[in-house]
Amino acid sequence: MYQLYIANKNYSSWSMRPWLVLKAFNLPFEEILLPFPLDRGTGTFKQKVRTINPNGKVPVLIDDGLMLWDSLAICEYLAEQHPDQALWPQDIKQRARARCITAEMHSGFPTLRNACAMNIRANLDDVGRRLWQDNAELRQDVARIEQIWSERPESHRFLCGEFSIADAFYAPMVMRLMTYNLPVIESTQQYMQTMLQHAAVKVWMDGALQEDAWVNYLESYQQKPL
Ligand SMILES: N[C@@H](CCC(=O)N[C@@H](CS)C(=O)NCC(=O)O)C(=O)O
Repeated sequence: MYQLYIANKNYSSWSMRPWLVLKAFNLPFEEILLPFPLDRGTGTFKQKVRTINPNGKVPVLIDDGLMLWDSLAICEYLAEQHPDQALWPQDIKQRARARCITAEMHSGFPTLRNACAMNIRANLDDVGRRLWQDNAELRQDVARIEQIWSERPESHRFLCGEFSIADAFYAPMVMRLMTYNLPVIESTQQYMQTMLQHAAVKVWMDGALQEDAWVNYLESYQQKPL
């Protein structure tokens, strides 16, 4: 059985990607959640992760002695291990497109990532309004995401038809757009609804909502409730 090391479901956008792929395709795995420290430089997160992954980050997938430490490499490996399931789309053109948009997410959107950290349980409407007004690069990142999403083959479905690795990579963006309530076009809202209704996404979000750890350095926009 695979072992997947992840961090807090509320905050860890990189962990969410391979976790969703494993869950959505019913691949058997054991989840090992190593919570982030509550303050930078404290706790045992780094120490524990480094015992399995010298790079000190999650997600990490372990399979029969093999250790993989990058969310895209993990998903590629899973796709190769399960060729009978369409982790990447079956259609060659959609598969090529899925790889392009996944790679774009893997290496892009720095402004949106930095300004709008994933925080599923939070409601940061006011912060989102301010960021939207002040940050032109953020607006550009969102516009590019909306363009990618609007090019999906069927407006009521996933990015490349059926749910695939590409959707798992964009799921944290769905969470961010929701938390910061950024103004988006109708087609984007439809895709967000499709994703929010996906069983694996729901299970991850339920897990996030059950967490109560308050990681100070990931909560720069709000005070810890008393
Ligand atoms: N390239 C890596 C990035 C992983 C990454 O940045 N993980 C974050 C979790 S959201 C992490 O472990 N941060 C802990 C740290 O940097 O101390 C991937 O795609 O898996």
